[in-house]
Amino acid sequence: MSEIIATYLLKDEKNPEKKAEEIALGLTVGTWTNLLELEQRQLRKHKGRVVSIEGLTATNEDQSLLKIAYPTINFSNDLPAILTTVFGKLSLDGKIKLLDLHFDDGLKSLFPGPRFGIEGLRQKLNVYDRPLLMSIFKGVLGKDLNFLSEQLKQQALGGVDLVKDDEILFENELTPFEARITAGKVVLKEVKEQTGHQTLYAVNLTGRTSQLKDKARKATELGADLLLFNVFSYGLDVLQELREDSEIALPIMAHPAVSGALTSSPEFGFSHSLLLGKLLRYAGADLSLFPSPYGTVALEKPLTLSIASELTKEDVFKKAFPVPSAGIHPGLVPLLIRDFGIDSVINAGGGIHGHPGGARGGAVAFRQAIETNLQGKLLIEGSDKYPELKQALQLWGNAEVIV
Ligand code: 1AE
Repeated sequence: MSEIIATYLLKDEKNPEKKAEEIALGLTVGTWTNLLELEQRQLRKHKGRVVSIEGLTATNEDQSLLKIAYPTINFSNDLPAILTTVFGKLSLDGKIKLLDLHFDDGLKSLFPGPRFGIEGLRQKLNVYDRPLLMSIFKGVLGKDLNFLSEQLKQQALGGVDLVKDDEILFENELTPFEARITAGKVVLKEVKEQTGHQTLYAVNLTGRTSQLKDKARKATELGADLLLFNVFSYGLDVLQELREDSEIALPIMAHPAVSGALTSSPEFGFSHSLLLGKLLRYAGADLSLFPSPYGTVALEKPLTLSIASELTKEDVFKKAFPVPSAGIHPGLVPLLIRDFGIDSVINAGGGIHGHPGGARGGAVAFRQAIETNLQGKLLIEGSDKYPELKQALQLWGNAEVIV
């Protein structure tokens, strides 16, 4: 019988065995021992099963790891049904956190995974031997297309591979969605002709859910490169709908906005690795942004590594790019490459635009930091040769690690 197995962290529960049985029954057939023999036989295939209960004694708190299996015949083939089964009303019922979901091969085959993944994006950019570099439009609210175009140009001239919209740039009169795509293409074509460097632009797909597919199809028609999508403001199933639409067929960059409300508590919600790693990848994100261990909005290092591992480990799905972000500057490049390897994206907003040489200088400094680190040198050595890197290290400092 096909099952999905959920792993939960349960806290402050005096009788985890009883709680586990209550969950296994409560989220499936309701009651069991009071049922007549015939009814038990009829309902057996729907009944949840306690797989294991493990007490965690490392801390003083009452903590247990529960594994509970739910028959897949109980739900339809979609994430809303799965999540409602394994963590619907249970998410409101005491100190319980959903750490992981194990999908068997049959269940996995119902999900698309990334359309392009790491390999597909590398092919689009023809960059294979280093982490990608991404920058973020900043200060664009209330600004017009000329401002955006100039910012895009400076970032691209500096050598970034990807530029993403700020996630808070929504539909607006000054820089409408379609015009951003069209203007962005003109700028990036000019830069490519001038320098030979290819930069791709991720446009923020926003608006009412009912309008998203049409907007995304239009973006494809206009030749957009990627979509940025605030997945957790909408829902994972909306991401999957976009991924599965063959008329959209664009790489999708998942922004973590709102996800902190679902992941940050050690006692409630989802684990980071499940939400920002496994489920985003299964539903079709090609890139997943999350706070790095080092910047302004930081996440504990083991949590960031667990996200990256879910995005990149061997599976039936294509690998998705980990994008450790927030408060990143060139001096952090050695730590990021050490932790996330070259199959990652180094992403910065303030760390690019805040450079004394502007966005162009900031992007150049990042590329110099990446090159220096991959040559096995300290950044400080690189800064002898590279003035932009030197300026960045003077401004933000550096964390020296050689891979
Ligand atoms: C975790 C998301 C980071 C993000 O979207 C963003 O805009 C970062 O900006 P900076 O690099 O912190 O300025």
